[in-house]
Amino acid sequence: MELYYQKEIETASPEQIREWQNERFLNTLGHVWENNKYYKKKMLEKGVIPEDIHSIDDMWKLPYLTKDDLREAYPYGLMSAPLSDCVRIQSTSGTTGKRVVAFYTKEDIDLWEDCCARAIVAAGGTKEDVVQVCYGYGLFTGGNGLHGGSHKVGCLTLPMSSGNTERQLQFMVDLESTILCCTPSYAAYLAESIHEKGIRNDIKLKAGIFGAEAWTEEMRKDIESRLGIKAYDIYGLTELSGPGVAFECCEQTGMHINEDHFIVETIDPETGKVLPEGEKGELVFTSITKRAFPLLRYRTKDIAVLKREKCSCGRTFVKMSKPMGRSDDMLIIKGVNVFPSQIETVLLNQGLTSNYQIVVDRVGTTDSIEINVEMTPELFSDTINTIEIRERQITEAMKSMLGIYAKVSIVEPKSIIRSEGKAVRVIDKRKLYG
Ligand code: DLL
Repeated sequence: MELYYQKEIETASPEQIREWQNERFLNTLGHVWENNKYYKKKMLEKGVIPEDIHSIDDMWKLPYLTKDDLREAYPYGLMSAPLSDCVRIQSTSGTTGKRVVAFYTKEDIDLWEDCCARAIVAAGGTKEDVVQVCYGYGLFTGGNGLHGGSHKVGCLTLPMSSGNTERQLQFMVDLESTILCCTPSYAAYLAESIHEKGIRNDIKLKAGIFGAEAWTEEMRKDIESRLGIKAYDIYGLTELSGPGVAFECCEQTGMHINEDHFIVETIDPETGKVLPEGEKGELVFTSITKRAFPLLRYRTKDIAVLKREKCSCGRTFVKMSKPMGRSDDMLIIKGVNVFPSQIETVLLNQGLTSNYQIVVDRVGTTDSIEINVEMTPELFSDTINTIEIRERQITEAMKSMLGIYAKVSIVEPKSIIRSEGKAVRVIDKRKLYG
């Protein structure tokens, strides 16, 4: 069995990795300075110019980028290559309705797919495998990323996209899929359906590559035992390319970060101070091989710990733990990123007030989201029928903002408990971070 997709890179010495990083970082910095007015302005505001940066040791001098910057620069402001060099965009939800848009040149896609191919090979994938990709295709990066990686490894690729469980199971059985790529919650749902249908013995799966949302070790064990597979974690975000920023190997003790493409730092989310490797903090990534949309010091808001130890798989890239939470209020529901601010925008646009509460739960393996919003004095005098019509209208508006169904209920005035401090907008009953 192949152990690595790019052995010389994945097992390179720490000195070699550092050399690559230094060279590529300085290159990317020059490229961004020359071509990206937005980041150049940020650097000048911080009083730093490329001449102040001699190696990655000086990286701390550079300003951070956040999702707010992406929003401010939307849609083209953070590009570092001409549009004519770009061949693709991918996108995900942003903080207040403006989506995050990431751009790729042909080469950017090629390197991104390499990262996904590494993940597939690390999960035991070879050209003999049948890879069933049930991450969403389209603007979401999950489907396209793993699809490209699967092609690179030479696997037979089933571009299923998400949903339509009947069809997923039929292909899984008929085409004898061996590797499943989807969110962990969908994997758990598929496992449940397989058992209900009594087709467990017809399934040939051996591995799963699951990510895009938080999942616990307990959930891993559960999926592994119900499907008879090894379940591997994969991490990434649209801003940095998509899945494959980091991936798990056979040791299953954290995800190797593709350090030839990304430099990782951990910082204190409150103060922004860089923390020593090994301390829990917010992950900050610098992409060092991208042309169209390289981000320098991008704050992910994901909290994790880095571990640089010898790994039995032979890979030398640093490992990140499973994300242990987020330093902002982003929720991931059914694999979709949802910000409370998006919900608030819809409610206010629909003439309601900010007296609302969001309740997130997981029933079985399926996430649910309910939004309770207090009625306004005008609505109070309306009939039940009119209120139901309003609820349906808001549900529709919510669906088009969030991309997922959220049950909206208009509740009695003053029924949502007022807080003396920060309003408790979100009640998340799921236990996602173990
Ligand atoms: O979720 C990319 C992806 C697709 C990763 C498929 C893995 C598999 P976004 O939609 O931009 O991109 O969401 C990124 O999702 O900042 C994390 O908070 C969360 N996330 C991604 N992977 C994991 C994971 C894709 N393995 C945001 N565990 C990130 C926990 C994850 N959270």
